[in-house]
Amino acid sequence: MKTVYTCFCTDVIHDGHLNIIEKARKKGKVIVGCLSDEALIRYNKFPTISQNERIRLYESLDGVQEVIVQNDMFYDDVIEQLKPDYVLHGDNWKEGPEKAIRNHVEALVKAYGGELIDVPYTYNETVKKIDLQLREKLAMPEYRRKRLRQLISMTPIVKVMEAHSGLTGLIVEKTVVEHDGTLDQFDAMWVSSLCDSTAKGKPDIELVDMTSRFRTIDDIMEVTTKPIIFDGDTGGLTEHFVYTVRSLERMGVSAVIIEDKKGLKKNSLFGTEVQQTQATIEEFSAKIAAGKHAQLTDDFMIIARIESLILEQGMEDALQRAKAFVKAGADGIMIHSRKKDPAEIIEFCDRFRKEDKATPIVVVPSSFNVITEEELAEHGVNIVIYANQLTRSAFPAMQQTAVDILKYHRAKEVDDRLMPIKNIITLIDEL
Ligand code: SPV
Ligand code: MG
Repeated sequence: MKTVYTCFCTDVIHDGHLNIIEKARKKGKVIVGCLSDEALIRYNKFPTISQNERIRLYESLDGVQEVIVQNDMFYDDVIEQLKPDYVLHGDNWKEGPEKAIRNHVEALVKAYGGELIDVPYTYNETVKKIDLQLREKLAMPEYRRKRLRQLISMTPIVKVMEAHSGLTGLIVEKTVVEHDGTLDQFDAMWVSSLCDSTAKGKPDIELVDMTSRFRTIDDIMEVTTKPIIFDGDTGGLTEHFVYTVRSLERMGVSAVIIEDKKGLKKNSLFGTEVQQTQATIEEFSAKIAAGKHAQLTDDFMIIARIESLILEQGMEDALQRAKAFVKAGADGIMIHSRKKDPAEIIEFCDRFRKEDKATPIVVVPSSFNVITEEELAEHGVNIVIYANQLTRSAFPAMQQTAVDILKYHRAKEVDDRLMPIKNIITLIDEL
């Protein structure tokens, strides 16, 4: 009997999947692959049910004889193991970043005389509705909020990109790239105080008030599903911070990061060039403890950001604070540096990890940008935040366009580097 393989990465079975199974069972024994969580989050939508639940769901389908876990999004592991006579997949993977996977699988099966069959994709009203319902489910506060903790346990390093508007949120939500034989995408969004303030033409000194910052979060949440880490600056007065925690939690934000400064906060990348005051260990520990006390769900995270390296207070001070803040209840530690060389960040992570194997470490490699995600993960980092790169890429492009239109008294000269009108009017999906 011939063997037929198809890989599923869905939480809900619809007509399209049933059609593939129907076609497959006519050709032989049907084996369904369940794409592992780790591969799924880089490739497709975040799962709303666990890997085991997906396996059970696929096993319950009529005509499916066996379900196996597929760990490699490019199929190498299962093809090597099964050498199926046929591999079936919806023909929607002939376009977009998934095309690379399709071409790779085609070459793999051809090599031993197997056959890849592209089944015409079923896209009816029911399928469309199921897709939308799944998206909506992921956008709901109770799903979105817990997703950061889930990601930390699912992937070696959680990749976070800055967003400060609906549009930048959409870029983080939808950008998927195929590169070096793998697909990749961002896991979460960082609502940076620097970029949120800059987008409003204001300095990053806690001037943009919380109501306005929440408005930004809401704009992003309206059009995305990925989890949000909020830059809470100093957290403000402890008496105010407890309300902020409640509001963020209720909105479905996953984490707030607060920094151990007090008084007039300036951006960390100024370092000691401006007057900035660090809170004492006792003061900041009390703020963290009050925030944890106010929190109602187990999902939300309060992450303590240590400014000792920024303010040149030394490694020992940074490590002592990290220990104290974890003791006060912090769910994670962010260590910041404005040096180009990542050495001090690496030293902190290695020494912190020696004593504390579990507490998540967060870094923001704006200055020490030579270090890769893989290297950071090797030193125990769990979350990497690209804190301002979208803003910094958009601003020079917009400024140059403004300069050139003024120079040439028309827009023709800049047109080549602009997005075509057709693309901008179709950029945003309509319901
Ligand atoms: C931000 O993005 O606002 C941050 C990170 O707080 S940094 O600008 O590096 O201080
Ligand atoms: Mg900030």
